[in-house]
Amino acid sequence: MKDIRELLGIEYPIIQGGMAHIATHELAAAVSNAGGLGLIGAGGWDVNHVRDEVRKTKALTAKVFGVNIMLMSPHAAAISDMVIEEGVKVVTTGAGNPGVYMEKWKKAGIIVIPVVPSVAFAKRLARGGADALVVEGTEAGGHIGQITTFTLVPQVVDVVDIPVIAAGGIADSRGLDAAFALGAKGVQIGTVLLASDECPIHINYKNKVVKAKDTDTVVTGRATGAPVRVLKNPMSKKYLEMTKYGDIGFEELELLTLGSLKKAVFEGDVINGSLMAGQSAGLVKKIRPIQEILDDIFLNSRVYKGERLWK
Ligand code: TUI
Repeated sequence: MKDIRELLGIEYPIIQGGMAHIATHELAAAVSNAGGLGLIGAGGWDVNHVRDEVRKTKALTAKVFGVNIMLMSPHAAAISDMVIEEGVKVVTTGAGNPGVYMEKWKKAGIIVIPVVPSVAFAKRLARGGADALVVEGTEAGGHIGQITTFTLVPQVVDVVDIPVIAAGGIADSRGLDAAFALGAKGVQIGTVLLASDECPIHINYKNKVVKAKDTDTVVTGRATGAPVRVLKNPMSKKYLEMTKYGDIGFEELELLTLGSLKKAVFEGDVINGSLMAGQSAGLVKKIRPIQEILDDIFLNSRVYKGERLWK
């Protein structure tokens, strides 16, 4: 099986999560320039906005980068064509089934890496021509599945013959070693990058991640079928109270969450904002440059140093 560093043309087997409103050209270029795979998170942006981000990223890095397409977005189909037009080399997808776009992307020579939260979905997409899979455990931030990284990764490794990239809960070299021990060939990181100098989110959001303890994330949206992991704050508490008895209308919930991620990202509103983050927030202790974060994860790993894990 091809090493994902070779497959993607990167130095470190580390890819960045496609975080909506957060994974801009600044973040993507910084991660790619540091030796990983940077990604623009298309989120709910329209095609022109994402195209602009792609062009800005090209101006900031000569290295390979990708686009993450959030498939629940009404703009996903248009973005799926734009990435071909712009010569984007790698596409990752989340929050849906990329099956309808697969053939077109493969024909264009794009490396396709769907993010999957279950074994069944992983099998289906491996058969459908995916080049690799990001297997994301429920420890991750944002929209999540139900299975833990520790149990999901080896189950997927057992049934697919393409490289698996582990995601959810990984923020340091120990996480990378654990992921490789489970059979992964790479890791995807998101939360630890929130606390980086280059991440374009408001400083209040970064500080909340740094201060978070192990128990400081909660999952909202289980009732509406779109579970989302966020940091505990008045916004998520209110959301959970409102959905406790399951008698709240979808529209009322939408009103509460509408624009709440943007409030956190741009205004630093840590009271009413939706602070998406994974359980690894408890491992994140300070804001650092991205190069330092990536060097720390890979160069300190036992996998890289060739150390034995026992004695
Ligand atoms: O997609 C993510 N993480 C995200 S997307 C996002 S934007 C958003 N915000 C609020 C609600 C919904 C989306 C924030 N974070 N990770 C990858 C991922 N994909 N996690 C779970 C899934 C997933 C879920 C259901 C993939 C496929 C799926 O259904 C497949 C099918 O059969 O359609």
